[in-house]
Amino acid sequence: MSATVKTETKRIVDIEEGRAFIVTDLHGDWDAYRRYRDRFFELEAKNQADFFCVLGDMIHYSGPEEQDASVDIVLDLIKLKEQHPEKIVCVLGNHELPHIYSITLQKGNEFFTPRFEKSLGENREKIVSFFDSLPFYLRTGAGVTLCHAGATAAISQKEGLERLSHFSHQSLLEKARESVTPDERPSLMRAMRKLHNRTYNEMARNYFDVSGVEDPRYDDFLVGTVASSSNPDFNLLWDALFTRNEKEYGRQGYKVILESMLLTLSKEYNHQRFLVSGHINVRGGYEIINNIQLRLASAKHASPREAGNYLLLDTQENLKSISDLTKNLGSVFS
Ligand SMILES: [Mn+2]
Repeated sequence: MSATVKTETKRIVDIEEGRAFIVTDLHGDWDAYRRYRDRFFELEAKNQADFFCVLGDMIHYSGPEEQDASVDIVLDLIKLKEQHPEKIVCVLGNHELPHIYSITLQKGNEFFTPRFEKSLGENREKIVSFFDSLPFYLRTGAGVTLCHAGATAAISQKEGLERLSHFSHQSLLEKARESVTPDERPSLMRAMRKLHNRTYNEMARNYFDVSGVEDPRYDDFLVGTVASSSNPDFNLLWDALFTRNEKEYGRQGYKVILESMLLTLSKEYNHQRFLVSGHINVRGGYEIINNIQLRLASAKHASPREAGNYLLLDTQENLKSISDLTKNLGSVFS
């Protein structure tokens, strides 16, 4: 079978044909990444898989720095995509997003972004522009949509789909940069100092590996903060990538949101009936939500990690129910 990826718009990519090997939330875990990548190429060589799909959160390892392979994973994916542009399909996750905007990401006491920023070094531009290029949703001929976080009400809002389809991070950042006039700049820096209780200089150095006031990236944290503060476009993206699913909307409410999002994504395309996403911890390697969503956990969000799964999806299969997908889950840890 020949494999085709057709780009309908920049941020919503349609996979018409072929078998997708899907993993999610590898979070800098090189061992998991290597096992999945190698399994994909084994299957691909046997003509059993066509695409390696990584559904976001490739980066940010929650353990010792020497075991954090976030940058290695991203560089390997970029290299593979250069070698096989049609075969490697990555989606943006909420952990990649802050590095496009030079903003921070924190969960409880865990501060995710500074280590990755420091390890970017000479690869910064290559990696950040890779993140900038990533789509948010993949629609398939099988009627299964793939994304990082799950369903959100944002996409069903008026023009939500259109705004997300043509989303440009750089135009948001450009507008913010223009709005930071020499008059405004000092007061903004003072506001950030008050907010974080540290000087702007200290934060730029420690969080974003900026060398000093002469560094061309010195204002990036400021600009990113402006771009991401009470901006309706950024809020739309944030809602899409940070949805807490049924934990946010309740199980019944989430079902309504989920069905509405799939209906919106079906506009001018095959009817999208099911959703596959990661983002949230599960017991084992997957969970079925509301008989419509398969929550996949390939490493970090699986419990235990070794219960993690990949999903092999034939994008032309006629699925009767979401449980048909569970027959196509596999493990690289056993
Ligand atoms: Mn995650």
